[in-house]
Amino acid sequence: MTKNTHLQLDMTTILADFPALDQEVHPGKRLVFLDSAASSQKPRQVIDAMSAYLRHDHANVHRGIHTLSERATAAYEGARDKIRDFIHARSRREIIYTRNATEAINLVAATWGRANLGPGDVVVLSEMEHHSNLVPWQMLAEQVGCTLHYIPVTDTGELDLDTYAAFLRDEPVKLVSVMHVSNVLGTVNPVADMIRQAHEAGALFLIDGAQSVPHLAVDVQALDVDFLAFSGHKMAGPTGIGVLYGKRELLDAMPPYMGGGEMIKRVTLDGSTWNDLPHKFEAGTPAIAEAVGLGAAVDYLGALGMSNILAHEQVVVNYALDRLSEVPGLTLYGPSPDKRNGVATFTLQDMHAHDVAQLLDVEGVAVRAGHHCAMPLHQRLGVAATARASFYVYNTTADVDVLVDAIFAARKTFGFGG
Ligand code: C6P
Repeated sequence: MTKNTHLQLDMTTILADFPALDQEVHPGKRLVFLDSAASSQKPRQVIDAMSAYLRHDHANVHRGIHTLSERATAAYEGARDKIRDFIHARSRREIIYTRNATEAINLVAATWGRANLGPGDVVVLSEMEHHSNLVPWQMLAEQVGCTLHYIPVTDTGELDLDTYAAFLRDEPVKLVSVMHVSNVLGTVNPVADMIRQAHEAGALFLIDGAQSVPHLAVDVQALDVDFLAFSGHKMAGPTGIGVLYGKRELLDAMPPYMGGGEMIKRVTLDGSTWNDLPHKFEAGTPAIAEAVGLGAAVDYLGALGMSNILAHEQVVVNYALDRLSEVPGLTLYGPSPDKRNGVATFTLQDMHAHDVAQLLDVEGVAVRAGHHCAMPLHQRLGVAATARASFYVYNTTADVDVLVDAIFAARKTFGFGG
């Protein structure tokens, strides 16, 4: 048994939980999946929970007064309770199901943003953001005339916090919306301090938690964050389900996002009134099986323990950073190991990142290549594209060894020597 004693995780059991990992992608080439920042694999506990729901309990929720509808509603709402506990929200009403982190951020921009921002108001973002936390605000700025300011990224791959403080001091900032963990640099941003500073300046704070909630304990009450967005599919859950957490008083005051069934209290031909939270923001038939799957994912991660998951990943990522720095001609991006988690992003001499990824795939190693939906950050780094190995609870240092061997093989193919 591969017991990682200092890490408290039984890797044999964990690896057996993820059926997709047990395959060869080419003859003799075992899959080494290093693309979990794009989307993680799913444990059988999640697959089984969704399958059981679909086989036995499916009906529409909140509508029928029959047994299956009651079961489906209990499963759907039960998952919401699990998610509330997972991020330590005060109330289940603060957990809004969305399709993904992208939709959660768009919801805030379109509803809170349109209701509260206008010319002269400032939204602070950062240069390292994913497009999902840039484009919705750019669209909003065009509509309402607010101004966007971007916290620069330093040469060490961190946020320039002096500029952040200056924005809060000198500008009428209404909202700060920043990622917790960078999907490219792995930087763990000091959101607790940043939130405190924003609140002192009278601004609200949204965390893009797409790359943090899957990997480390995020406690919305301890952080006192106003909004948190994340996706189920990056945290062992299915695609098609994500979450917007919002403080209840903020969500209560916000207008709805989409109109339709479920989100109304009363409809007449003259107008409508809105349902209570969380339903006000969940128009139409929701992703029920997917919510059940996310509930099972939260159970799975919770049973392993988020602090154990983080500790395990830090060992694997640090080992990856060490080993990758041995490769001649390889440039690593991002801050020092104590300030990062989750990913190792690199370029290899003048090889295009897509060629690197393709050659790694030949060896069974799955990495992502491109701009990772962070084009402004790549402009800041001065590269068009990077290759990224990203890690999750099921990766081991042995996976890193396969990655490094595959990179040496790729160098050879390109004539750079062994
Ligand atoms: N990043 C990556 O490979 P969605 O697509 O809504 O589930 O997640 C969007 C998103 C938002 N913020 C951050 C920090 C993210 O990393 C992502 C998704 C993936 O890096 C897919 S582009």
